Amino acid sequence: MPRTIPLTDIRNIGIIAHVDAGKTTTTERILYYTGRKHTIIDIHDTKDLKTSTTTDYLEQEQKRGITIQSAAVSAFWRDKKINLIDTPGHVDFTIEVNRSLRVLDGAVVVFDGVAGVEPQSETNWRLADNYGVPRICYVNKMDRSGANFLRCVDMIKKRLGARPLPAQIPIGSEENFKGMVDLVEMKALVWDSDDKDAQWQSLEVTADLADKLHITVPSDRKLLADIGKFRTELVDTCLEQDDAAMEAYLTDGTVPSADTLRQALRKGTLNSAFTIVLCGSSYKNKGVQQVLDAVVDYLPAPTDVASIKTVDADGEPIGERKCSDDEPFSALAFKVINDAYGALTFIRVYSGVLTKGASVQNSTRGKREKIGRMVEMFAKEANPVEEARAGDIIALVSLADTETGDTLCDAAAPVVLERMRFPDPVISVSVKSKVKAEQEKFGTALGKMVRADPSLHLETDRETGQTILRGMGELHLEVTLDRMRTEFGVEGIMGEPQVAYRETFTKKLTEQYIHKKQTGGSGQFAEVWIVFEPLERSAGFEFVDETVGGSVPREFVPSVEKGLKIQKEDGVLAHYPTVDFRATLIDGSFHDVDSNALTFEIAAKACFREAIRKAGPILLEPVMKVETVTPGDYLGDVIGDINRRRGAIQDQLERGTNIAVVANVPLSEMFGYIGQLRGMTSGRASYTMEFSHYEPVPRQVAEEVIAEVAKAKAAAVS
Ligand SMILES: Nc1nc2c(ncn2[C@@H]2O[C@H](COP(=O)(O)OP(=O)(O)OP(=O)(O)O)[C@@H](O)[C@H]2O)c(=O)[nH]1
Ligand SMILES: [Mg+2]
Repeated sequence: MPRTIPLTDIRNIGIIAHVDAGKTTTTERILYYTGRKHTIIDIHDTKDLKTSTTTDYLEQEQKRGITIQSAAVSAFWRDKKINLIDTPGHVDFTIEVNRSLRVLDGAVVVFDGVAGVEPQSETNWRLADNYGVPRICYVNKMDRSGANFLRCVDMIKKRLGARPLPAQIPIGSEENFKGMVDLVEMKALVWDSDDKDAQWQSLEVTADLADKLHITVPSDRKLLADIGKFRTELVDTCLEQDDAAMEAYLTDGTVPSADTLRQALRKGTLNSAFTIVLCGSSYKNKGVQQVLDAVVDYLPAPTDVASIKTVDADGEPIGERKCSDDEPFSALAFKVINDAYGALTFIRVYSGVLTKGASVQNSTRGKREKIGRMVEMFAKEANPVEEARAGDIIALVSLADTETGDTLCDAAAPVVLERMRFPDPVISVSVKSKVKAEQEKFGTALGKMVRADPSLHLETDRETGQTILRGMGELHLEVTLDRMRTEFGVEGIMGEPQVAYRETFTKKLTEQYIHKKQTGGSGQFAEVWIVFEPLERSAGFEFVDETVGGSVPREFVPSVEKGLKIQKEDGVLAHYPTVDFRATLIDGSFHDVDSNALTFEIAAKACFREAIRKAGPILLEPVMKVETVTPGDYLGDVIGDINRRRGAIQDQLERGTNIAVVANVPLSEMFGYIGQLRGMTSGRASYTMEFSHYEPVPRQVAEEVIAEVAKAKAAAVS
């Protein structure tokens, strides 16, 4: 089957933003205006579970009015196929943004016109930077009281360190928001109603525009009076991208045509020289078609993106694959979900063609996968397809061994594509089945949830035997359990949330350990000399082998590493994992008969236990970046409360008429914060938080934590 849509006519894009900026609302409009659906559902109408937007179809999403998992849809606009992923804004589900950005070519970043750049806009912006994803900005909610386009543009510059370039200027604001001036065409686009089917008029930009449209607010009038200035900025910035146009302009003052400007805007967007900014109100149905035009005009086709990097076993780049049907097949699995159709593995095809029935290599795991059914997903609806080509995003049904982040490829030309990076969970709870007899069913369901979400970790407490679920936040864990109820019919009980503490070394030392045992005939023997030293925060664990002359035989070195890896998970202070240190095996000895892999593993474990006791172990705790947005009246109370929570205030920012207090606060002090904050401010303040870094726990607090853990363990065991 030949290709039906040229690669240059495809746009794989994501919609990213802070919570509530209007991503899902915008997505609904996009589906409506592209003719993919005939009604628009609004977020606030879904709470009774009778209806849902296309992309927020989970019960938990409908009830809470937030997006939890990213959903893919596709639509056609001006003959281009747009594959679009609506992502969640809540920090607990950041993994969804992370993996979407990894496989998307471009993004629309949505801002709330009142709040401007919010914490998750910042986090998602950095993620897009990391993955090198070109983007356009859309300042939504221009109809809301307090909306301010220029303030938002300014925040994009200051808080994101970006170079925003307005390509539109709003006409009016708040309840008087009427449309926008398109600075490329120099036309005023004006809607005369909020109706979803209202058409816009295209008017000339004349000096009396503000009067004609009854724009009375001085700041709104000023924007229109400054149109010439904004247009000059746009033209000048475009000229930087186009030498020929620049020359024509300098020689005889030729002003570039709208087409030339669009080409330059596309070029600049693709190389991230600047980020164009649009405005609108998705809810009031203004500006969405213009966002679609911008997606087509400015965001990359798969062919515009530099080829995908291939890596070796250590993740170091070794080559690249071009995005083309003619290259051997390669794809990245970026999401696994369980639903009515069974396990669905979402892949982004980077090169070549995949046909139904093919046998491909999972090069990450060295396993073969047989390709059965292939489907194109439209939110929760699956449409069968026979093949997938470079640039496509599809889902495979019931793969055996493929997990998130794995590469699938042609076995004759194996490659491993750059892996994804996943955030580390910082909070944990014990979980168990509500019905004792269903423990096994519960365990299976839990296993499936964890497999689908790499930001969840599951472990068993070795002493208490409890099942511990680790995740990104309280909401994340709650939603996970609730989804197990609706998706697998099992109910769980959750313990109190616990902080994921860590332990670490503070001193460098060399430790020797001899494992020696004589039991009847055969004996056990292994000797290791290991240097332990602290590393900088979040360096993890490193193992180095510096033995010479076979003092520890080659084949036993991995056993030493294995022993350390197992033992470091059970720290000496309060059984938390030990992190941020290097262990260098420098010497050892063995016995021809009595030494084996196991004796070296045992020796390494014991060596670690001895060493860490002498190495001034300390407890580390996750510190969160907390941003509390409050009306000025309560500022003193909010700051006082943060101080009591061992918080360190970092910044105070203007946020519309409110003030945002930015602080670093230990996670352990943040439980129950929302209740306290609401009480203190009559429900008028809100907050968001995300993991920032690990820091040593002050001695007195550490002693309490250690005592708590000991007590809890004793209670659980007895
Ligand atoms: N006034 C106004 N409200 C809007 C606009 N766009 C969205 N909203 C409202 O803002 C709220 C959040 O909208 P969503 O579309 O769910 O936001 P989201 O970005 O998808 O949120 P998450 O997925 O939870 O991060 C809803 O109540 C919308 O009706 C807009 O243009 N103007
Ligand atoms: Mg949403």
